[in-house]
Amino acid sequence: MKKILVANRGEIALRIMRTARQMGIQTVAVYSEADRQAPHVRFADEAVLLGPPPSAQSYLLGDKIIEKALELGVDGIHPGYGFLSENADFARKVTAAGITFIGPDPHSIEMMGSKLAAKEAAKKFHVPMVPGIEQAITDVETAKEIGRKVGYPILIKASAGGGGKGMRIVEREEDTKEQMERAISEAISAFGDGSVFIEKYVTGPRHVEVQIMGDRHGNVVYLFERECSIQRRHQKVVEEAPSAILTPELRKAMGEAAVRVAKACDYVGAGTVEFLVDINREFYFLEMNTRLQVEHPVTEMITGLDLVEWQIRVARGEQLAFRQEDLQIHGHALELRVYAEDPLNNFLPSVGTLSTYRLPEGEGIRVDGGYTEGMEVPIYYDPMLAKLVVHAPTRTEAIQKMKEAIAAYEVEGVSTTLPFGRFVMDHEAFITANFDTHFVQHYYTPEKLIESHNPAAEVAALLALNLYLKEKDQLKVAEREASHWGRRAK
Ligand code: MV4
Repeated sequence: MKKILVANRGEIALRIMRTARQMGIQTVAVYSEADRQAPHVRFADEAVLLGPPPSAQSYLLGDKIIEKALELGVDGIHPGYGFLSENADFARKVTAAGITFIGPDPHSIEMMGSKLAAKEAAKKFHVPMVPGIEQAITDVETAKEIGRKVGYPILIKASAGGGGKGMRIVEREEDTKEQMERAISEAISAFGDGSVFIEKYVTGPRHVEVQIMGDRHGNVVYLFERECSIQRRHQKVVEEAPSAILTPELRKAMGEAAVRVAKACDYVGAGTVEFLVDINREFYFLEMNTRLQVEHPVTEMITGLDLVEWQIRVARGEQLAFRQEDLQIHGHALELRVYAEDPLNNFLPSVGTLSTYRLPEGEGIRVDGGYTEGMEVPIYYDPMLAKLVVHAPTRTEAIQKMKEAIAAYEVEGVSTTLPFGRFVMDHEAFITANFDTHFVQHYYTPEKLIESHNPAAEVAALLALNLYLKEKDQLKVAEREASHWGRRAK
């Protein structure tokens, strides 16, 4: 592979191109009119304009991307995450054009894209599943029967959904009809597919996902787990590896279950198997994401592997150079997603210009970003500025390092989730690893954020320090003047 086109933008496009360059591979960026000056465009060896800012007229134009790739003699396309990354048709067209798709085969993407097909495949491989059914249902009476069998509350999920889209909780049997009708009509309008299924609703679960990697020679390994329970409205904000609640036995059981899911769909490359872990530490398969995930750096930190490098190597037909028994967890990693959002105003996107933008640096600190000082945050795309990642020998030290990194991260011009990150790092429930997916609902309010970090107190402290330094200078002068009188008592 000599030339890779990255069909993406921002931090992930940059991150992929950095590894490609290290491997001696040429890079091609694609960009929209909003991204003409973006770092991923400047970094690439070549760049092609796709069209106007909206994704549908730029980053989602699969045919145009393939056409440009062919013109430029590209031999591999990496889709990153989002956009075309889990589009089986795109993967198929890339391959048909004689270009290597750096990702799994289209049939794996398709199978895991259908939550029902995924559950059916996983069930055959004895992967634990939430009680419920693995068939599409339309009949309210059948739904009620399942509800009675597994116990309420139940969750109606859209087969074509995922990531929390198209889910409805049913608390009591008498609400089943209404919620089911809603779920079906939402699924039809959102996905063009009204298939829904039912699971028992697991209360207070943790979201733990397992990173897997497979090659074209039948090898699949798990690269341990990421704890992703700190999220708001299905948007993850803090992730960590390893999870503080897994025992070595549970880690092995979940890892092996994830490998079976991968084998169930002939998976090749980097993938993630999502599980729920309940209060009794029982785990259940949820879905599989057939892409490189946003939070992959925490796995890289604890394994020492470059996941993009292995995606590329596997795509060009190499065997994995490590077996399961070669892999070990080193230390603890945390990631904070730094969004241009206002945590004091319901996390609404905060657009504007980054008038000040300085990144923390230091050992064990990694920032995957796509912004520099003076840039504007475009309204057209995901408002993530960067991922702040830290790595330390222990979880406690990682939390400390994250707090220092947050303090050293300077942003002016837009609001960010940095103060929210500090709130999490300071929270008793996070420190003791005693939290679930409801952390934000349970513990977070803007008032608490202000309380936990009173800017007025900080200003007062700074003023006091300033005054002290000035006085110290005056004291020094006074001391010097007084010195010929002999030593003074301090
Ligand atoms: C669940 C659940 C409870 N019980 N399924 C949300 C995302 C999608 N991948 C599946 N999700 C859930 N499925 C059962 N049977 C709770 C969630 C859920 C959740 C899962 C992971 C991370 C955050 C979440 C937030 C709310 C609900």
